[in-house]
Amino acid sequence: MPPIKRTKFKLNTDELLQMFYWLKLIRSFDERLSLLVRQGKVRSGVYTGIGQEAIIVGTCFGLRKEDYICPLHRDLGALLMKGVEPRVMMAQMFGKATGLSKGRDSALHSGVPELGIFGNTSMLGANLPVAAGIALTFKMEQKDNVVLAYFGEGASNTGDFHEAMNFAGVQKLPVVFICENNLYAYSVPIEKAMAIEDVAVRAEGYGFDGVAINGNDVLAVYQAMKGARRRARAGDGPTLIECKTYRWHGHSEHDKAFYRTPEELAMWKSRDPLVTFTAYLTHMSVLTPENEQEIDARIRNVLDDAVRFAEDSPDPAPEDAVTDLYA
Ligand SMILES: Cc1ncc(C[n+]2csc(CCOP(=O)(O)OP(=O)(O)O)c2C)c(N)n1
Repeated sequence: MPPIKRTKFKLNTDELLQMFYWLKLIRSFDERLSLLVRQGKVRSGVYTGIGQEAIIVGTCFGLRKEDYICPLHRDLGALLMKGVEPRVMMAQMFGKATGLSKGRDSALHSGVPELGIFGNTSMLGANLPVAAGIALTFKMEQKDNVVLAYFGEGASNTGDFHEAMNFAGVQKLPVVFICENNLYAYSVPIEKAMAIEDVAVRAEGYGFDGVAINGNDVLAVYQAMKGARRRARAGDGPTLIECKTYRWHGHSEHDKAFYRTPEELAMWKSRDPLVTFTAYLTHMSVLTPENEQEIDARIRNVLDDAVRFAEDSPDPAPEDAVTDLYA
């Protein structure tokens, strides 16, 4: 492979290819799940992030194990990047005994403390004060870890969002607030829920910086995240990164999304984060037909293995229903 000239943001060839792998794995995982839903094999609710993957890859790339993520219902890919094995994630979606929560809940609420993953809450925005709380712990323990707090633009209209931002601003906490602005909160378009265009401007009211970026450009997300992470680790407080994006599927797999037009969807599909990154990497001679084929084969194997594992795994045993209880 010829040496690449200059990559953006000092990423080397291996790192760029790793980013490409994650982007494609997360896309493929969601697409496979969507198919499996139609085959009646998935017990969990499925809220795909298809079209939004650049946000997850750009923000999670290069995180430490000790850093914490507080993901949103659409952020299954963040769990994978933080270290959950794809086969365990798939078993979770199938509600099997080998899944993260051993079949006790839908996919969305499982935390893995040893991997730095907070289990998502059902109440929109309720993960954000928790994220600030985890960041406060890091600050009190004088550890330079960061917390990534994900939310949709819909959640940014809840009280919890504002309380978390205020507390994080006052305390200068090492938290990065990541808004996945996909323009709809279920069927509600953003203009019917907010009187402003950019969620990012809300940060100013709480004393820290907010920036609105192209959430479909993985390198732009990575760059914004890198600066925010550096400031958080240095004790300079939070940042709000608003990533403009679009979800290709409905709110969940049962939602046909009749509230938006085919033209709008087509326009956003033309900004596919995977296609644009593929074009960039090809142009930079990082991606070749050979290594792309190798990555595709690797992803196929990972997913086939994950589905096989989930299908072959046992259901939770009834007598285990009362084990692992907190109280
Ligand atoms: C406080 C609260 N209100 C309503 C709901 C029901 N609900 C679940 S997801 C969702 C839409 C969320 O939109 P957004 O925050 O923009 O995230 P997105 O799903 O678009 O990624 C709604 C209304 C909820 N879970 N919690």
